[in-house]
Amino acid sequence: MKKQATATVTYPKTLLLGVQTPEHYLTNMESYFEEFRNLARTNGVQNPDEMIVKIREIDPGYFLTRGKREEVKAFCDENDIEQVVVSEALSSRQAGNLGELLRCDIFDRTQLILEIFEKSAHTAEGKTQVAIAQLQHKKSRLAGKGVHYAQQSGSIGVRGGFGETAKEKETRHIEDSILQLKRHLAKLHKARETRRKQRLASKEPNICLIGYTNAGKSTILNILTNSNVLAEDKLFATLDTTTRALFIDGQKKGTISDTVGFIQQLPTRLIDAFKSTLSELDYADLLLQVVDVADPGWENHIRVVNEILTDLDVHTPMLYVFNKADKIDTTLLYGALERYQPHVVVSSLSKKSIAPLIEYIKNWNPTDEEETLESE
Ligand SMILES: Nc1nc2c(ncn2[C@@H]2O[C@H](COP(=O)(O)OP(=O)(O)OP(=O)(O)O)[C@@H](O)[C@H]2O)c(=O)[nH]1
Ligand SMILES: [Mg+2]
Repeated sequence: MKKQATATVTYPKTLLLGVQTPEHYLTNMESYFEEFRNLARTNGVQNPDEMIVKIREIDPGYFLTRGKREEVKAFCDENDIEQVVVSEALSSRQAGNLGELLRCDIFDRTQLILEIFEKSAHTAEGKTQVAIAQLQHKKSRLAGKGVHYAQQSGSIGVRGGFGETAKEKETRHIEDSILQLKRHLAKLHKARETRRKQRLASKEPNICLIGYTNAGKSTILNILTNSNVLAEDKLFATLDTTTRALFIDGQKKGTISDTVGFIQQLPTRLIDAFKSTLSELDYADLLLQVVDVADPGWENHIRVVNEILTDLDVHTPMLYVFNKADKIDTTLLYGALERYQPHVVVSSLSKKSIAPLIEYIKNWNPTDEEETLESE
């Protein structure tokens, strides 16, 4: 029998460190840590150890307070941990100090999300936006005193080694690359702008699906347009905007677009990077905010999405689409759901179970809304 070559892939022994900080006073921690596990899983972290700590204040030098970092250090030493993934965003100084203390590579929330974004970007625009954000992050890590920044996921971080001049040289190189990418991005934006103008000139109404990551936006787009955009039980499966023609009962209603999912504590750099993509939302005629009502943190997710919309200065009319109603008894949520108007409750497992949404779109008339807004 022929001998088969087997490649053994070893993954660094990883600790997922969930940290509850005073900033989380409004957060549903169960949902938040589940989301953190999901982020790590989506990024390829396998069989991690897990530790959750609560801190009363954030230490400027180490992020973790003295007692907690000793606890984490003892755990890392005992379990031969090689890399620690932290649920929060750390400053470069904090990441560097913590890495030195724990003798582990440190990945923070920003890096985790950046790497997932990197894997999910498919269009030239998406890839360029992520590349810029990656370089900016790398630059900020270089700037930190005595910092060693980690390489791509799964690899062991580089230790020490940057002399001041090497560091400066590297920084300049990064700045040049960022500038080049930004120029390239500006060209891509121009092309998008032309496409958008064409669409606006055609006076075709556009509906945009927005919402928290994993809420079911792509699934709804697929069901409404009989297409097969990637929908996965993974965070940030969609990074690039997809627009499709929308027919309801054989009648063309306009176009419908799928967009990047939102997440709490989205690194500011990524919000900036995706602002242009999301600027589409202001030109849409209707937003469908898809919400996974089976997630215990659903109200917090709405808050996050609405805050980002306010930040983007988007004032488009919106329908809340409470999705995944098959997973829980929504009558228990009745009072809470009522607070969000207008809304429909659906499950996107079949065309039949999203009937309330189809009905809403069927009766929706974009010109009515414009008139109402003007008369206000
Ligand atoms: N049980 C159930 N699962 C659903 C429903 N809608 C979507 N899903 C599942 O939820 C997961 C996420 O769905 P997606 O459509 O990829 O979610 P998304 O909002 O596009 O996510 P991102 O692109 O990552 O932001 C997939 O595994 C879907 O099959 C639903 O109504 N009920
Ligand atoms: Mg999607």
